[in-house]
Amino acid sequence: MRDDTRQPAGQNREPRPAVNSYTEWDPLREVVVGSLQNGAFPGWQESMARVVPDAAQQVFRERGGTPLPAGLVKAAEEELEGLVEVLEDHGVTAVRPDTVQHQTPFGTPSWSSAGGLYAGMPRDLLMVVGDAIIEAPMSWRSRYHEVDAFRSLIKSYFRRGARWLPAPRPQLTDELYRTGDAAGEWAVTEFEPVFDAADFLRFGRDLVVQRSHVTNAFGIDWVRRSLGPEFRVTVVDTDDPHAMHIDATMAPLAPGKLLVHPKRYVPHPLFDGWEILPAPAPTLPRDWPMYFCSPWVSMNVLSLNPETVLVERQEQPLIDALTAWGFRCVPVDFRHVYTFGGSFHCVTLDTVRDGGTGRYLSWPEDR
Ligand code: DAV
Repeated sequence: MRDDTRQPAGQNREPRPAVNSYTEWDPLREVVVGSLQNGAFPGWQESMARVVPDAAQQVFRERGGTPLPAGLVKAAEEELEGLVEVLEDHGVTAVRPDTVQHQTPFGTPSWSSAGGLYAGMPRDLLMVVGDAIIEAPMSWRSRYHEVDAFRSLIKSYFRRGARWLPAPRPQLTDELYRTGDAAGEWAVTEFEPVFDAADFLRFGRDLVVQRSHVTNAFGIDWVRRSLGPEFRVTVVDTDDPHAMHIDATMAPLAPGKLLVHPKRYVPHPLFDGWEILPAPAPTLPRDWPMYFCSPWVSMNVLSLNPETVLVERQEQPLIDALTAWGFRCVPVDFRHVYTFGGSFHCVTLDTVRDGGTGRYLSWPEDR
């Protein structure tokens, strides 16, 4: 007997999933772009000393919870709007977080923070793995409520079928932090699971992660076990005493093509057979204000697809190197966003890319 519930050929195509992203390079369809509105200087914690540029540390000590400088924010916001336009010109849907207040002090029974930070860097906070959105348990106390600006979006994705995986709420009590100059040791202990999502990179069935001053082994174990056996999570060494976020150390741009920081990248057998391109030095002037990160966010590019990357307009040596490597570079002004801690990869969260769980890295059975 004929099965009448079956749809005629051509009409049984699955609707596009609300969230679907397995790699850093598959063709991009939808992306969250952060916002610096109402942002505040973060309250100071000793554990931040390992990662925050020296010049900014005194600013955070003195001005935690107060508004980020209006003129610099305005210039950066204009660049973020410019990014949204470029994405839309390329057929990518860009969505934005809610505008919330980050300048209000808050606390728990154990500690208080002079304020929040911003909704500028969704990459730090959220990770999409396939159809799931993971909320990271971030270790800076100032970032405790950062997810609030993204909750409308997350709820909407959930209602449309995405999975929603918030990590256990961290306590962020003093036991989590190692203070003083314990050289070679991470700023966070193994008291509880913590990680920033930006310490992970996605390669289909593989996730690659670095230990850092915000990501501990407990946090990595939480991700590994929550994702289950379908995914392999590998910790790679990086040579970065200030490690916080892997995306200015390694940037996979296509299967077999890895852009790397010339000093921080440590070769790993996972990348056997991959072409490795050391990024040229950034072009940012020395006196450019940088509150959160180094000028190497120049290599924090965003792939529109395996042939096309967004690159900061003034990073000509990088544009030349990528072009010679076979990529089409779309130049976008973004130096004012650098000031607040990241570039195109940091300020975005790709919620929809074509493609699925491919296998791109070396597995023991391949060798
Ligand atoms: O070079 O300071 C920046 C990482 C941004 N998420 C650096 C690392």
